[in-house]
Amino acid sequence: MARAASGGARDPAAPAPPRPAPPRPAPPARLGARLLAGLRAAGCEPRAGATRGRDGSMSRGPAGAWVALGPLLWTCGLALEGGMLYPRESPSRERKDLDGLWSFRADFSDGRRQGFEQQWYRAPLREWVNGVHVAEHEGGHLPFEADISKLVQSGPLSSCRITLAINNTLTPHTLPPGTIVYKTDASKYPKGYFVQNTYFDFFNYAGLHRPVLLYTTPTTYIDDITVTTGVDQDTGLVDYQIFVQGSEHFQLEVYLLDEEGKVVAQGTGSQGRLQVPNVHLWWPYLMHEHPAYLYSLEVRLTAQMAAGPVSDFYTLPVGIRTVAVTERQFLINGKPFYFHGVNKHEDADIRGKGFDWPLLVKDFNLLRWLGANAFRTSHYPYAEEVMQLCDRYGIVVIDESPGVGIMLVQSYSNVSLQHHLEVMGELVRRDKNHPSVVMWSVANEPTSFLKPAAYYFKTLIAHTKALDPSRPVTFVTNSNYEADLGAPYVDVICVNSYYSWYHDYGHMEVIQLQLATEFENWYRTYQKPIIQSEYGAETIAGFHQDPPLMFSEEYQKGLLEQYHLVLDQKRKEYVVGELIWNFADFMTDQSPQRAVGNRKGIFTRQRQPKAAAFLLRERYWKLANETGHHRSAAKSQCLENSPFAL
Ligand code: BDP
Repeated sequence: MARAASGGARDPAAPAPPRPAPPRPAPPARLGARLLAGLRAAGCEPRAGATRGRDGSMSRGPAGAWVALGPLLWTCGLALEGGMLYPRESPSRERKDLDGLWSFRADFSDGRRQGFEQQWYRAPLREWVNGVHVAEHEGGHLPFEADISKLVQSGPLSSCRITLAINNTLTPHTLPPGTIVYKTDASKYPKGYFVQNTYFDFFNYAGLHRPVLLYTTPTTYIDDITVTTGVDQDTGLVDYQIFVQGSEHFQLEVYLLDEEGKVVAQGTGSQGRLQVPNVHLWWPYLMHEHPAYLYSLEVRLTAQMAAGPVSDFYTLPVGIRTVAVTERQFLINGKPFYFHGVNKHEDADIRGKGFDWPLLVKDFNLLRWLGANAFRTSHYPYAEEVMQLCDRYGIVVIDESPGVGIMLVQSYSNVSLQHHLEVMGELVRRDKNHPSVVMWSVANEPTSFLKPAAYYFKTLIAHTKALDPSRPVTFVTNSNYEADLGAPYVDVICVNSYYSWYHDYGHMEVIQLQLATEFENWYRTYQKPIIQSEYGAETIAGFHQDPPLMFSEEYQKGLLEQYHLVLDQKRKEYVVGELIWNFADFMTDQSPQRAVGNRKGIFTRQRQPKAAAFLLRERYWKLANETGHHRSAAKSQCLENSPFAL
């Protein structure tokens, strides 16, 4: 990997010299096709078969070249090659969105079962450009990319064909895991009948859910940037590390600009520390009068190539903030932070899981209306554009991997663990620079009481911390505090519970006792801060019952109120957050427990409020005024009037 040695940062006391005008960039010479996640390795009706490339070339790749995991492998053997900077336009880069309707082709040929018979689902997702196989990737939700410069044709009449074969089958070793079950009772099922079983509660949509992008860089280019931030009194510290590809002979200049575009610090070389006097910290929404302050880190590369000088430019938004965890508190910028927010899903009608800007803006407006300051990306990494909005709006994120539904003993095997370690590597590589991301969650509700869970979570959490020592790590549990074998390794205990919903139906009077006892047990055992990471009740919008009965709006409200009574006591001690399940109703598999999807939303699937949304809104604004560190904020119906409107 090419890297320049010098790392000098400018004396922060000296005035920032004016930036020289960007040198004229050499014409872009490298084309990268980036398939930004959404290639969800989950969910289509398996009988439709995997989508084939038009060239019909979906040959089976080598079976997973995985090796048994040595105890130290995660620290040395799993380094990901290359960066995963979000493709942005700059004077040296072009970007083209390939969104739209692709030519989808399901396989209806006689041999369409071949893929299952030969277990193609053991092979990763594949991509071809003009018939040449260029990349393969295992797992959905996270981006992958390939350099296709040599493959694209030039000239006005030439076209370029990009083919993707997406294999949506889930096995015990994919994330999320699943199983293919053949039903062999000939009196009940036709010959060869099988189903895809999953162990999670959201609809397993197939296909491409996020943008496919084509972008260019010069031949020598900025491949990756890692930024970590700190604070010393009122000076902000920005440590940067830059990776360059394509040449070993280059110069790097780095400028940090404030929101007015003024250079506040600068440096040279591949790594260094920038010091920002009178820093504007990145604060969460409602925790400060000017939340979500973002600087811009402008990186300029120049390299001397045989054909002449080459320049590359990349600008990264940077929020300066610190995160820390004590025995009882979660600290952002040294101040206690209380998560009052939601769990989400990437889900809406019409679009299913597909990325949709208007929906995203609507959701963020609702979050701000609600006074929510945080969410968890339950139960998989969300689109990069979502994370960018969190940075901009000050919405704090618990960034979760697709480790949901880890139930079977096989899903704790070395093969599964190895894959999970790689996925965490990809997630950290993608999201490491987002100030909004304050904690990683490696899994949701695994069977963490099973014996192999201890080694699995110890390894996974240690690996994640080694990848990113700057953030705490957790997983979300619903196991008993005495039985949970993963909890010793987390920084924050995240507990889901459904009192008076999945048991003690209708008996809201037992919630306070059960919840308080649970918190006390966890805290006594671990002395770590606790987040109520899920709680809620299924509610059909418009169902009303007095006295409150299950599924009515009154029951949902009543149940939440019982939780809040306990949360209000325990947040004075060691509970550091509450995230409702769920922000909005969402689609699931069909089952007798689900009336057209999961109805635990406080908004409907169409984003209309249920009574519980108003209850939570009252609560979250009250919490913001109690726990924020600013003058009291008046909540308003209309965002334009809000002191925090952007
Ligand atoms: C929790 C799961 C979540 C489900 C929820 C529910 O983490 O994915 O949707 O239960 O049952 O256990 O509504």
